[in-house]
Formats: sequence, structure tokens, C-alpha cells
Amino acid sequence: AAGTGRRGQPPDPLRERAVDVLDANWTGASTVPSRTLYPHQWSWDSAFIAIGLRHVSPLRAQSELETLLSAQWGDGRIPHIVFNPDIALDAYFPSPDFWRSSTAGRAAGAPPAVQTSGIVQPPVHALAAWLVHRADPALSRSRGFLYRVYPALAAWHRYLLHRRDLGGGGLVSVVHPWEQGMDNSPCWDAPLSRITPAEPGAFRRADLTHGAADDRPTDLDYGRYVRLAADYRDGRYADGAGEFAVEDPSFNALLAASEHALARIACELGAAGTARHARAERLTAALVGRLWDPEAGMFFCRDVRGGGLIREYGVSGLIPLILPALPRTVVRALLATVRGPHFGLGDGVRLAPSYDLLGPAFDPHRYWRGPAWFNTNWLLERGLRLHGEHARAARLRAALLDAADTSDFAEYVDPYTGAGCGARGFGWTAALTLDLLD
Ligand code: 9WN
Repeated sequence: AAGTGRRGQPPDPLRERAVDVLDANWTGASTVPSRTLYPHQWSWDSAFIAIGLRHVSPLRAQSELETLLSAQWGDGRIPHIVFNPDIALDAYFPSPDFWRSSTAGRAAGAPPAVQTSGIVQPPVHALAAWLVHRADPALSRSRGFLYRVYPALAAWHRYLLHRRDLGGGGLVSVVHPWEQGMDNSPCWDAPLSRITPAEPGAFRRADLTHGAADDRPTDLDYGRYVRLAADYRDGRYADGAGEFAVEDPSFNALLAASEHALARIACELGAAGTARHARAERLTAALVGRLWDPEAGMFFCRDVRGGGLIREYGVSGLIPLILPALPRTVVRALLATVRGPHFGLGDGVRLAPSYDLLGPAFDPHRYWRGPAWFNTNWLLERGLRLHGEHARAARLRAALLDAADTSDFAEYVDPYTGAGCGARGFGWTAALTLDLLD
């Protein structure tokens, strides 16, 4: 067990329950998002989990990231899933026999001994590594933690910036909705509509064994997810040819935030961080230049293959608030959008929904088409604090803790009622609860 009450403080029951969730989801080297729905290691889940774990066991938090990085591909990509060989193949779909990383991914440098997926997830890792280091710098230094992870994180960012700038404007494109992490967001509906779905009989959805069909993506969505992933695999995971390429505000904002973190890591290791801070600022400027719509007061996704901005209000468009170099006018307008009728934060709902409350596709229970998620709200809480909105940040923090408590650390919640949906005992919900409590 990771231990309970903090030194000198009375035990907090919510903290203890969150620690229990992380203990129950710990496999010995990393943490699963959910024992039932997601029984392997997921990339951005692990980054958020490490951010919470650092308050309980800095050593385990370091291991979480090290385990993920040990599955990094030679071209620098960090796969979105690292498969646990002890779990039955049919426990999660798509399984290793679908991705075939060690054969189809050989040219891209997939590791021979561990099975992974071939797509990526948002780059929260350098930010996580820096926060984990800060939790116990002495332990980190004694283990050479930053010294060992820095080259891997630098290669990861290099992969994204050099192989994934498919729009040519200095931003990274995702080539699959699973890469951005908000799988069935209405933001993807237009670019996905051009994709011919795989035959329904060609695959079996394991998620419906554990999740309610009304809370999950539809079969039609899955047909398209499978088609895109199979085409990428059949092209040996080479970048640039796929039919789906989207520049997403959250993915790119997390890369910029992580680049700032990498600059701090470089300084800690005795190198200069200036070039990295400058790169993070260039990314911020590219985000504003390519994805900001001043009239709407919102960041939108850009459909690189179809052309133009996708004018859907997804929570992804609020995440650039985490960036320190965001122009003041943009910050002001974005804060108004957070409070306004599309997201209603503090005025209608206590947690930001994943999608536009006014949008025709809004559904308070269906995954990323409306429910409120803990990771996105945790990022917003940081963004609010960064830009001096302390009272709003405090209210959001209280609402997050309340929802985690009453939903038993649900995967996501109904933004109006706070009722839990999806998996319970969810990894990043517990971890980010710990981070907010500390
Ligand atoms: C596909 C693990 C992951 C999260 C994603 C979330 C969901 C997977 C799925 O679960 O995606 O990667 O099978 O639905 O959308 O953000 O990382 O928790």
C-alpha cells in the first residue's frame, strides 16, 4: 500500500479512498485506468496518474513514467497503450494482435519485446515528469530520474513536431480520434464522416461488456476508428498519408505546456532552457494564429484534410488557458466563453462539460459528447489559477472534489446532476483528486 494520512495531518477519508483506488489499480510497474474497462497502461492516463501518485509515493510516480517510456518507439513516439501480457486478448479491443506493433511497427522502431498500440496520446508527460521531480527532488536526483527521462521526452516532442506537422503551420495533427483522447467528441463528426467504416462483423467491441451502450461511442464510430487504425497499421505506421488529420487545441496546448516543463528540466540538468521556452511560445503563437476565432472567443479544431476550422465548441478549445504566454485579449475572451452559455461554468453547471451545452449533438451521458471529465476540469482549474481567477478556480476545485467523492471516482459525470457514468475507481479521477487535495 502507498500509505495514508500525510505527516502531521489527520487522515482525510477522501484522500484515503483515492489512495485505495490507485493501490487497487497498480500492477507492480504502472497503473491501469480501470481494472474492468481499461486493463492495460494508457499514455496520458499514466501522466495524470503520476501527477497524483507523487503525493503518495514519488518513487511509484517515477516508475509509472519510466514504464511507459520503456515502450517508446525508435522514431520517438510514445504509444497510447502498453499492453500487459498477463491480460487475456479479448479483455480489451483493439488488442495486440490488431496493432501488431512488433512487426507492422518495426520500420518505425517499435520495441520487439513489448506489445503496444501504434497511435499516440496527448503529450502530458514532460509536465508530469517535472511535477513528479518537484515532489521529491532528492529522491529524483539520487535515482537520476530527470537525467534518464529527458532524452526520451525530447525525442517524443521531436517526433510530434517533425513528423506530425501535417498542416505545415507549426502545429501537430492527430491522425485518429483516440490520439486526442476525447474519442467521440462532436468535433470529429465532420472529418470522420468521410471515413468508410470497417465491416461491423470484422471486430468485436469488448467495451460493451463493461460499459453501458448509451454511455459509449456508437458502433458506427467504432467502425471508423477501426478503419483508420487498420489503415495506419497497414501503412506500417508511416506518417502523412492518412485520410484523417486534425489540429487540436488541447493536444497542442499540452505540447506547449510540456515544452515549458522540458525547459525547466533542461535547466535543472545544467543546460539552457531558453530555446525550449521560445519553442513553447512559438507553439502558443501558432495555436492563436491557426485555431483561435476572435469572433467566437474560442479555439476550434482545424480539419487539415477537409480544410478550415470545425466550429464545434468542444472543451478541448478551452485547454489553451493553461498557457502562460497566451495574449491577454485571448485570455479575457476565453474566460468569457468558459462562463458563457456554451459551457456555463459557475452559471448552470459546476464542472465544465466536454461539449457545448447548446450544441445539437450534446448528450449529458455519452462519453465525450457532453459529460464532465476530471482531467479536463483539472487542467481548467490550473488555467484559471494561472490567469489570476482564484475564486473561480477554488469553486471548480471544490466541485471536482465533491463529484469525485459522491461518484466513487467515476470516469465522467453528468454535468448537470454530477451523477457518475462509465467506470468507477477510475485512475486519473483518483490521482487528480489527490493532487487537488494537496
Ligand atoms: C481508447 C483510457 C482511455 C482514455 C481516453 C478515453 C478512453 C479508449 C477507449 O479511455 O479511450 O484509447 O477504449 O475508449 O477516451 O481519453 O485515455 O482511460
